Amino acid sequence: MAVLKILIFPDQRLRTVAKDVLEINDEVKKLSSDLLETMYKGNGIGLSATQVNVHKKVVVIDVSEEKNSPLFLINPKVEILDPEEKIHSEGCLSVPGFYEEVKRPRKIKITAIDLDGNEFSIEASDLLSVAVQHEMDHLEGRIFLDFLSNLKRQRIKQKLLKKFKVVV
Ligand code: GNR
Ligand code: NI
Repeated sequence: MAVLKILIFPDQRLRTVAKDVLEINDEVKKLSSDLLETMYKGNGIGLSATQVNVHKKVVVIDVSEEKNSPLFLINPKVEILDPEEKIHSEGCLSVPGFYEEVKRPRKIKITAIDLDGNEFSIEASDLLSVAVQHEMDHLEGRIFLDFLSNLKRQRIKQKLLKKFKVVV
C-alpha cells in the first residue's frame, strides 16, 4: 500500500472526467487499497481516484467511527430515491481547511461494482448519501465549491493558491 499525493483545488486536473473501469485487475485493486490508505491518513470519509490524478471511476468510502468499514465503488451510478434536499456541512481533502453547507437529495440508491467484479446496490441516507454524492461529483470533475457563490469560491481559491503550490 502507499499514501498518494492529493491534488489541491484549483488544480485543473480535478476537472477531468473519469473513465469507466473495464476490468477489475491488479492495477484497480492496488489503486483501491492505496486510495483507502491515503483516505485514512488524511482522516477523510471518502476519496476518489480523481483526487490522486487517476481518472478512472474508483471511489472508496468509510463513514464508520472505527474506520473499519471500507466501501469500494467501481463505476458507481446513482438514482435519487427522495429528492427532498438536506443541508450538510461538507469538507474535502482537495480543499483543506474549508467547510461549507451544501444541499443534496436526501436519499439515493447506488449501484456499483465491487472488487470481486460483482454488481451490488445499496440505499443511502445521511452521511453516507452525502459522501457518495460528493465522491461521484469528483469523478465528473465537480467539486462541492461549485455549489457555492462565485464570490465564496474565489475567496477560497485565493487562500489556497497562497498556501499551496497549486498547478493551475
Ligand atoms: O473527508 C471528507 N469529509 C466529508 C464531509 C462531508 C461531506 C463530504 C466529505 S468527503 C471528504 C473527503 C473527500 O474530499 N472526498 O472527496
Ligand atoms: Ni472531496
